Amino acid sequence: MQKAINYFHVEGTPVECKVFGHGHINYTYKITTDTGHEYILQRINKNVFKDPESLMENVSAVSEFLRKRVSDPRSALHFIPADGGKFYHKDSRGEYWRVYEFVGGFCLEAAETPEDFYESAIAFGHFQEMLRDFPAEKLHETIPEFHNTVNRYVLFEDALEQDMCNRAKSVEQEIGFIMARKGEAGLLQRMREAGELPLRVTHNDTKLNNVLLDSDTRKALCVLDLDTVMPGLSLYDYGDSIRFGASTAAEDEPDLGKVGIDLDLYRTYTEGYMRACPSMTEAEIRMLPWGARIITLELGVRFLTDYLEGDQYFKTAYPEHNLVRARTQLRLVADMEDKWDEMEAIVREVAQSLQQ
Ligand code: ADP
Ligand code: GN1
Ligand code: MG
Repeated sequence: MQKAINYFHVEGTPVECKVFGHGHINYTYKITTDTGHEYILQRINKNVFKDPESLMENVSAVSEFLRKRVSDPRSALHFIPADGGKFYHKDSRGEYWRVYEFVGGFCLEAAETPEDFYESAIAFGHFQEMLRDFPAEKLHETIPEFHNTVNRYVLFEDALEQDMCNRAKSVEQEIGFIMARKGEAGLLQRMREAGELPLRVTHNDTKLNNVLLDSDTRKALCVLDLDTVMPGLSLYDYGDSIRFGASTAAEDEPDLGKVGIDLDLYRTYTEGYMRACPSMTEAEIRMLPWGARIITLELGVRFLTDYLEGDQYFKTAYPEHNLVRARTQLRLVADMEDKWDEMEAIVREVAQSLQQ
């Protein structure tokens, strides 16, 4: 049992503590008490989130805001206070812990049916729509320049120059692929700076496993993992879901022959997201395929950067894990390029069908 749970005002006495979920960043446990109550206990990753207290201010402000807007109380995270009234506990080693209610739902690593994926689109689209009027100035930037793709290239080129693990030589092909796309990587950012795309309050980590589905109805229940809610582009939220959920293979599939974009799932997600987020502008809608393509490229760059730097950021299960992940992302980008006309046509068709 993790001792930290004792500092939170939970119902009953904790009797079970299990490592839980497949997040790449935090340390997540599921706690059960003798009254049958279930909670999530998390240790915040301080290597990634340098200022956990500001992070918890963001997460509690956003959850509070959402709680007033959802019809089902299970649809907004419910954090449990610790001794002292704060929503975190700092232990003697300086580690930060938090606890929230585990509601009767489940998360998927891959959609079992297109309906599951559609539901995740509804969850994230609705999340975006609800945060339309969230006061962005209240938010701390929990990871500065998180989805600044141009800056991700700067960090990548730094890692390449330093080549601290002597790995660059073995990934020349991947480096070539990334560098050939440096110009287009900044496309959405340039549009944002030119005022052509709105800056919104976005989730910034919209993987399928960051959505909870209802165990009984399999409908979208709650958006999880609010650590990266910050001002950003809705296109990246949409794109990150496509990258993870509309791929024909897992994010770390070693057999690249299996990796590609499933256009049926692409259409499914696009329909759900556009339906749930009607405030999207014409420019946002037109650029949706670019959101998918650029965020996938960005993550390929991030995984490869971490590989070059000796795997310091993402949790890995084996030595080449980040390289495998980088390769799947780059393969997915290549497949999107091949299917580009179809992706653009799908977005146009969905937009038209929703206008009717
Ligand atoms: P990380 O930043 O490490 O991804 P998350 O907050 O996303 O941390 O939690 C990790 C995983 O734990 C999620 O992807 C999800 O599968 C699972 N999880 C977290 N909270 C819940 C919950 N309330 N109910 C069910 N599963 C959860
Ligand atoms: C991380 O925390 P998790 O596992 O939901 C990462 C995302 C990546 C994702 C790739 C804070 O997400 O940006 O897209 O891994 N989160 C952070 O799987 O860096
Ligand atoms: Mg997560």
